[in-house]
Amino acid sequence: MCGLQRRPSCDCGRVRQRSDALDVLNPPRAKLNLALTRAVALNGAVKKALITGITGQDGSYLADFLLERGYEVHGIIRRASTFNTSRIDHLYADSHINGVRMFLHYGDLSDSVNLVKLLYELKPDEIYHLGAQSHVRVSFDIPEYTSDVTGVGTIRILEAIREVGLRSRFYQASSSEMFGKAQQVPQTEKTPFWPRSPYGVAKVFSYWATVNYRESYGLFASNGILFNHESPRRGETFVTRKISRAVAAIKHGLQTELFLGNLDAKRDWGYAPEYVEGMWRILQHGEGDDFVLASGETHSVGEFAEAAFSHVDLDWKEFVRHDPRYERPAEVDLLMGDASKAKKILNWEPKVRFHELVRIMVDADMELLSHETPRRHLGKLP
Ligand code: NDP
Ligand code: GDR
Repeated sequence: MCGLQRRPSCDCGRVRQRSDALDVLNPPRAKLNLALTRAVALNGAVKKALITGITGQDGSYLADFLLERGYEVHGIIRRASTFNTSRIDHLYADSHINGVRMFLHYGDLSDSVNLVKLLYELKPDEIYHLGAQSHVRVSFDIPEYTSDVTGVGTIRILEAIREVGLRSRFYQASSSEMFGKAQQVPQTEKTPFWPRSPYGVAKVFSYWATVNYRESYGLFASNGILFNHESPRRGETFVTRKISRAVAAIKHGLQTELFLGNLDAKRDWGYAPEYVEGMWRILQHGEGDDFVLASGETHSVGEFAEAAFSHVDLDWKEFVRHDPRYERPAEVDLLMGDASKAKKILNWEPKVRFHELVRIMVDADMELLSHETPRRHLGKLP
C-alpha cells in the first residue's frame, strides 16, 4: 500500500514511507534508472526541459517520459501546507548524488519575477507549460483566479522567455474545451472556438497568446489542443476518476452510491501517457504549429459509468444518483476530435481505446482501495 494514503491519486502501488525531508525539494527518495541514453541538444549538452504543472496528471507522466529519454527535467511546484508531490514521488532522488536528473523549484504562475528568475537560471531547451487551474466546474466558482493562472499565466511565461532572450521551444496545453459549443463535428485545428466556461475562455486567451508570440517574435511556440485524457493518476474530482474510484469503493463495500451531474455530455477520452508523448512530438517538429490530439471516439458520461460498473459485474443504475450541484451553468455537450494532422505530420496515434481505458482505471482503483477501511476512505479520521 502506498505510504501516502491520503494521496489516492498515486498509482505506484509500491510500499513507500513519508519523507521527513519533503520541505527540501529534492530529498533522498527512490533511485532513478540512470543507465539511459541522454537527450543531447545541438551544442552537445544534455537537453533540459522545464515543466510547469509537474505535480499534475500530465506533468508527472511527462516527467517519466522525458527522464526515460535522457532529459534533465526541471519542474515548478507550488508551496503547499500539505504534500502535493504524490504523482512524482517515485522520481525523487537526492540531488547530491551524481547523475540526478530531476529538479524541483518553488514557483507560481501568478509570480512573474519568479518565472523570469527561473528561466534566467535554467535556460531550458524545451518548456512544457501545463500548469493551470484545470477544473472546468470550479472555474465558474473562481473565474478571476482561473483567468489569472490559466490565462495570464501563459503570457507571463511567454514574456519571461522574451525578456531573458531564450530560444526555448514552448508548448502550450490548449484544450478541446475551447471548442465548447462545437461548431463542427469532429473538431479540427480549423474549427472555430466557442468556449463555455471561464476555464475555456482563459484557454482561448492562452492559445492566441501562443500564436501571437510565434507570429510577432518568431518564438518556437506550439499549441497542443488536447481532448480529455485520463489515467489512474487523474484528479479524483474529474468525472472518469470519480467514477472509477466509486466503482472500486462500492465493490469493496466502502461506499454505497455515487452522485453525478449531467450524464448525457459526450467526451473524446484517451489515455494520458500516450498524450504526453504527443506533446513531446509537437516540440520535436521542425517549426512551431498547432495540433489536435484526440482518440476520434466519443462516449457519454453515462456510457463511461455503465462500462466501469459492468467491469466489476455491477449494474450502474443501482448505484448512480443525480446531484444538480455537479452540473455547470453552461455545458459542453459533444466533443470529438480529428487528430489526422498529428498522425500525418507527427506520426502520433493513440492505441488505448475507450473500453481498455475504463478497465485500466477501474483495475488501478480496485487495487488502490483494496486495503482501505471505510473510515479512511470517507476521510473521517480525527
Ligand atoms: P492537473 O489539474 O492534474 O494539474 C495541474 C497542474 O498545475 C498541477 O501541477 C498544479 O499544481 C499546477 N498549478 C495549478 N495552479 C498553479 C499555479 N498558480 N502556479 C503553478 N502551478 C499551478 O491537470 P492535468 O495534468 O490534467 O492537465 C495539464 C494541463 O493540460 C492543464 O493546463 C490542463 O488545463 C490542460 N489540459 C488537460 C486535459 C486533460 O484531459 N487532462 C485536456 C486538455 C488540456 P498543484 O499540484 O500544486 O495543484
Ligand atoms: P471536463 O472534465 O470538464 O471535460 O474537463 P470533467 O471530467 O470534469 O467533466 C466531463 C463531463 O462530465 C460531466 N459530469 C461531471 N463532471 C465532474 N467533474 N463531476 C461530476 O460529478 C460530473 N457528472 C457529470 C461534466 O458536466 C462534463 O460534461 C477536463 C479537464 O481536464 C480540463 O482541464 C480539460 O481541458 C478538458 O477535460 C479537455
